[in-house]
Amino acid sequence: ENGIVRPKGYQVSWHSNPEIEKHHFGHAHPMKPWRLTLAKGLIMSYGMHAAMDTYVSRLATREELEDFHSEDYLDYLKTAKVAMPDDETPKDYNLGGSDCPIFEGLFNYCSMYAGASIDAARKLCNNESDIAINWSGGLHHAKKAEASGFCYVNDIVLAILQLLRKHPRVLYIDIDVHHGDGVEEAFWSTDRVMTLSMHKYDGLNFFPGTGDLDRTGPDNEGNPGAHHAINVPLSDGIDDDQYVWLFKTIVGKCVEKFQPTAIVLQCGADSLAGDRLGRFNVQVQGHGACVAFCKSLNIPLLLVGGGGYTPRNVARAWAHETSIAIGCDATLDPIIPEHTPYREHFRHNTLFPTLEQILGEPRVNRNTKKKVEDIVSTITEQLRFVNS
Ligand code: TV7
Ligand code: CA
Ligand code: ZN
Repeated sequence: ENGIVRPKGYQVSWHSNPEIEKHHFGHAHPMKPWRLTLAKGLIMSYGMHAAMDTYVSRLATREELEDFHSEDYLDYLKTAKVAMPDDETPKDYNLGGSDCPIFEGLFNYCSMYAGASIDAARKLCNNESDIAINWSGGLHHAKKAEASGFCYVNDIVLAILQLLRKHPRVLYIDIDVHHGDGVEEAFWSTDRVMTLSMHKYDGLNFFPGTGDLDRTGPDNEGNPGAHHAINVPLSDGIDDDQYVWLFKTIVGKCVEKFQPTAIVLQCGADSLAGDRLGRFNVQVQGHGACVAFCKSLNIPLLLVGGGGYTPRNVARAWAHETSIAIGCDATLDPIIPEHTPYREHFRHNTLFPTLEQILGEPRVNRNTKKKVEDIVSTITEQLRFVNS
C-alpha cells in the first residue's frame, strides 16, 4: 500500500490503545482525545502501520504509577467521582477544576496512556526498538501529587525512570508550546537527566508561568542537577526558520556536551500555527524537522505526543512525524488519501497547508533575530558547566 516498506536496519514500534480515544474531558474542553482517532486514521490510510511493530498498550500497574506518584494522590485519582456541576467541594490535588476535570473512566485513561509510554521505554531498553512512539502520551505538567494543565499522571517521568534503569544519561526535549514544568521538576536535582523545553513565555500571563531563560537547575552549590535544566522562552509568532535553527543549534550543543544515551522527544502539536491555544507560526514541516534532527543522531528515541488543540493539524503533524520515524517521508504523497477516515475534517487535502490556508490573518512574529541569538549565547555559556 502506497509503497510503504519496513525500514531496513532499525525498528520502530507504535504503542496505542483505541480505548484512550473514547474519553471526554467535557464539551467545551480543548483537550480532545478524539484527535488521536484522526491521527491514527491518517497514519493508517497511508499504510504506515505496516512498517512498524504495533502494540495495543496495556494499563500501567499501580506499582508502576507509584514509581513517581504518591500513594494518596493515586488513591484519590482512582476513587474521585464526577461531581455535580454546582458542587463546591474543594479541589484536592488540583482535581475537579475546569483544566483537570474528573470525568468518566479517568483512572483508566491515565493508566492507559502511562502504560503505553512505559511499554515504549522498555522496548528501547531491550534494544527491541530504535524509535518507540506513543502519541497518546506526553502529559508533561503532572506532578508527584497534583494534576495540572490537562495532565493527571506524568507518563514522561515514568518512561524516563524506566530508561534510567539501563541508560546512564537521558536527554528530554519538549516542543509543546507550554513549558515542560512537571518533567523539569521531577529531575531537577539529578545530572542523569537533562531537560530542554522550548515554549511561549510571558511571565505569569501564559500557562504555567515558569521556564524563563535563567531557570537552569538548583543553585545550591554542589547540587548535581545544577545547569541541567534548559529553557528557551519565546514570544508569539515564531516561524519555522527561527524555530528549527534554535532547535538544531541548542539540541546539537546539548548532545555534544551531555552525551545522552537515550532521547525522549515530547512532540506537543500546540506549537503549530493555527492551534486553538498556541501562539506560534510553526508549520508541520518545521515541527517535523525537529523529529528528523533527533532521528539523525542515531540515539534510541522515544516520541510522545502532548498538547495540540486543533485536531486536523495534530493529525497532520503526528502522521508526518511517524513517516519521518519510519523513513518514508520523502516518498509520501502529500495529498491526503481519498479513503482517509474523516477526510472532510482536514479542510485542505494536503499534509502541508500554507500559513495562508491555516490562519485567517497572519500572526506577527515578535521574536527578533537578536533575541534568538542571545538565547543561544546564554545557553552556550550555561553548557560550559555541564560534563558528560
Ligand atoms: C500538555 N489554557 C497542556 C496545556 C494546559 C493549559 C489553559 C485553558 C482552557 C481550559 C478550558 C477551556 C481553555 C480556551 C487554556 C489559569 C487558568 C485559565 C479555565 C478556563 N478553555 C499541555 C492550561 C491552561 C477548560 N490553564 O501543555 C474547560 O482555554 O491558563 C490556565 C489556568 C485557570 C482555568 N481556566 C483557564 O498542552 C497537554 N486552560 C474550556 C473548558
Ligand atoms: Ca515546551
Ligand atoms: Zn501545551
